[in-house]
Amino acid sequence: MNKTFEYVPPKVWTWDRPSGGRVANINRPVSGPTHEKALPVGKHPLQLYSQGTPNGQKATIMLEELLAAGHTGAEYDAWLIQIGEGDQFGSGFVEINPNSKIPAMVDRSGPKPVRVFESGAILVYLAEKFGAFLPTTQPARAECLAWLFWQVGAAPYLGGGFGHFYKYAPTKIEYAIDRFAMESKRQLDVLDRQLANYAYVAGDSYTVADIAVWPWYGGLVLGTLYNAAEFLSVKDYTHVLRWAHAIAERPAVQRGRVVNQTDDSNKVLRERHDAADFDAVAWKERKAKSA
Ligand SMILES: N[C@@H](CCC(=O)N[C@@H](CS)C(=O)NCC(=O)O)C(=O)O
Repeated sequence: MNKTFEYVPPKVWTWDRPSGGRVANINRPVSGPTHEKALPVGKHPLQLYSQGTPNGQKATIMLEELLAAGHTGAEYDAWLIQIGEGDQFGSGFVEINPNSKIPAMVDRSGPKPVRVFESGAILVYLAEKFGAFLPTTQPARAECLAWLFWQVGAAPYLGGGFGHFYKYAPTKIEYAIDRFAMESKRQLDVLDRQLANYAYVAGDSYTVADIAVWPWYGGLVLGTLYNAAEFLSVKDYTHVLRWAHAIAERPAVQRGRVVNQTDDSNKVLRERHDAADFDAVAWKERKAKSA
């Protein structure tokens, strides 16, 4: 067991070598565009620019839930922004998200386009626009927003911390994995205690809090995120598991989670421009099963 490190930080940090690992080519210590590239615009009122990571899934699950609930104004085009290729640094994307992270959305339904970035802000914007999945009276609204902000604050520990050091970092660093495994398990325990008392994250109804939390913690306990279910002993979080399975059954969640995915499985829809696009995914799945 080696808990000592030889690296001694210099007086001033400089960016003079790639950090290594899977995200090395997209990490930069500066913001702003690296190249000129306009964003495409489709036929629907809402234009989403994203990739099917957990943060991206929050937006597409919300849009699919709105459509499933009959809000036809939530029709959307979902364009793929490949973050591994640096698409988030194109000039058009930076115009709608100066922070260069997916997801980002433009609402073109009004006289002037409205840009919205940050997944939590997108969920609240859509919830308010359509009057859905966010309680309008207190204390339910405060509780829902508290859990939504909890998730947005918790994600960097799970993703940037645990996921990064457990799965993506070029070397396995025990100190870093210990620190973030501990925090991820603590967060799972927070959720487990809440879900022991309530059907959903913010109480008795399905809200944007569930839509935000599920792609992260649902993915973790269902084993689809970081392949860490055994490592984190997720079987111990029985209430989170019960909730995660129930949300996974929702047809809108099943649709939203495949949008803007880029892996090689059959359950991917690189871009979504029409409800019928999902038929192609189902068709590919059927074909794969019969092969
Ligand atoms: N706080 C942001 C975080 C978004 C985020 O971290 N997005 C990642 C993908 S999950 C990304 O775009 N990374 C590209 C990069 O860092 O250059 C949100 O919730 O929307």
